[in-house]
Amino acid sequence: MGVGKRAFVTFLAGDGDYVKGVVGLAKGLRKANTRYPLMVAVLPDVPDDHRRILRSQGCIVREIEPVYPPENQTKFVRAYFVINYSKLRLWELEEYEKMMYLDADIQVFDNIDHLFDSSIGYFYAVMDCFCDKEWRNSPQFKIGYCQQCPDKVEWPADMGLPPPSYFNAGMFVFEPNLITYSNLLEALKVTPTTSFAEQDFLNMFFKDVYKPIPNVYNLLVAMLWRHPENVDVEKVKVVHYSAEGAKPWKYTGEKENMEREDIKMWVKKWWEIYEDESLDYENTTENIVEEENHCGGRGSLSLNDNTTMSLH
Ligand SMILES: [Mn+2]
Repeated sequence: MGVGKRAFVTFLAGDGDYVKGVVGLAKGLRKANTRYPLMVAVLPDVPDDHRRILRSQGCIVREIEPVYPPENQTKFVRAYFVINYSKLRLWELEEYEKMMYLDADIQVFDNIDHLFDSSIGYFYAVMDCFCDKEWRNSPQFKIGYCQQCPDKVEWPADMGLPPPSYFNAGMFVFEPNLITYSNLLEALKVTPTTSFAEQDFLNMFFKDVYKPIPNVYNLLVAMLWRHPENVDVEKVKVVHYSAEGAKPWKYTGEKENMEREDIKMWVKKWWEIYEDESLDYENTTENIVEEENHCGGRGSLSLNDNTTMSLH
């Protein structure tokens, strides 16, 4: 057990361009001066040259085996959701006491290390929004209810209790633990899959220990037009380019809402980090070595993969 050990972790599958998202994320975390490394949990189908790129950006690359949901007829909202069940492997990483999961289509614009200091025993994440048409099959969408504005359309009494708070699983703080891990896999075997795949599953599994955190820690870009009154743009620390057409590395501005000025601004900010060579790991490493020599060596500042992110 890694007492006190902490890391960010993201997830990558396949040989597509999501690797750019991870590189951007690694550089964004470095810019925010985080003290913790970024691990990339990769499925076996991530090619070697992508793994090399990630290592060259200071990431810890960890291969994980895929986890598959039980077979059934459910159509996921997006077909690739099926591989997301592999995220359950993250609970196996018991050498870490605490981890913060971030999707590869997330960028971190401000230091969020303090989230690692939250009390143990809980699952921390930001509440999702039900207004998008992807939710059209949910009872929430059908009656126009959203937990982001629960007073606008109230939950009808004849539908029983309102559904419990539901988080977006693109960002969460959790504690790896082998007992939790095996409970997760056992529960998965007997849980029918639903349209939001592992996100629905994690919501069900952790509903009693879920603690909502402010949306500045995972701003779903759709919040900008769905619930602008709930967004404080000045305070945003983490942006989740979750809407269709919003991935910065393939942004064209053509999809719905993508012509918005605020979207253009956030996409531009992502590119500024991605293209900033001073944030490349090799450049920041050189600086550290120089500094160390200059100071006559400050003891055991090893440049192994667990400490690198902290040394910007
Ligand atoms: Mn995402």
